[in-house]
Amino acid sequence: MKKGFGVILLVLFCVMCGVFFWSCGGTNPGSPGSGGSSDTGIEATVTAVTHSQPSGDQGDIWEVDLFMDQCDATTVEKWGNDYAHVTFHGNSLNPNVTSTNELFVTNYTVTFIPTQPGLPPIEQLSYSNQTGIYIQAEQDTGPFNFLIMDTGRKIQLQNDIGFSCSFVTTPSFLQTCTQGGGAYKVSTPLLYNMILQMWGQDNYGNNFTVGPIERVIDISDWNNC
Ligand SMILES: [Ca+2]
Repeated sequence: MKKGFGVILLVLFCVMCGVFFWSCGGTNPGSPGSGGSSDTGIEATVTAVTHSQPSGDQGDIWEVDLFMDQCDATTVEKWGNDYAHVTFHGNSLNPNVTSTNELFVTNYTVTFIPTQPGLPPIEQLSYSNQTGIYIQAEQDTGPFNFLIMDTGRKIQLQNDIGFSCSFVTTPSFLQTCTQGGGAYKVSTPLLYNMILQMWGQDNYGNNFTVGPIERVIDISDWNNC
């Protein structure tokens, strides 16, 4: 009888601990959602996002080119890293007082969630100690560049879905691919939910988060010739 009562007490204790820690979540750096504004006095928001690649800015269209192609006898497709261009706005929590504080985005991660079973995993990008990315009260800043997909991850994806590609660097960079093998029996388009989470500190060392920005990206052999 006594032992049963002790078990009930233990269960109650565990439930209360769970509720306590659950209610504490959500404002740590790196956690989803904007946070920290009560400390910094500035609520950071994202006002615009566009996608760019070597062939140019696509606006809010997220077509990621997996393969470099030969356009004609003398030209090759522009191909390489993809970026998000992000514009921020700071809302002052006390609009009657001019805030001289600034928020500095120093860290960010890009995570890829497959939208269907069987897609290869894409390694998360994680960067820290970024400089020059700032958010101020009552104004827009940016756009600032965030690397969201590099050529190394594209080449890994090519291999994962069964393309063996060789590279020539003279007279210019060109890849030639043959198909066969690969650990994942899937074909393009490869659709992933991309999550860009950003965080940093203000002038006084207070932590804040902004985002996440979420977009579905379509990784295929796009024609950018
Ligand atoms: Ca292409």
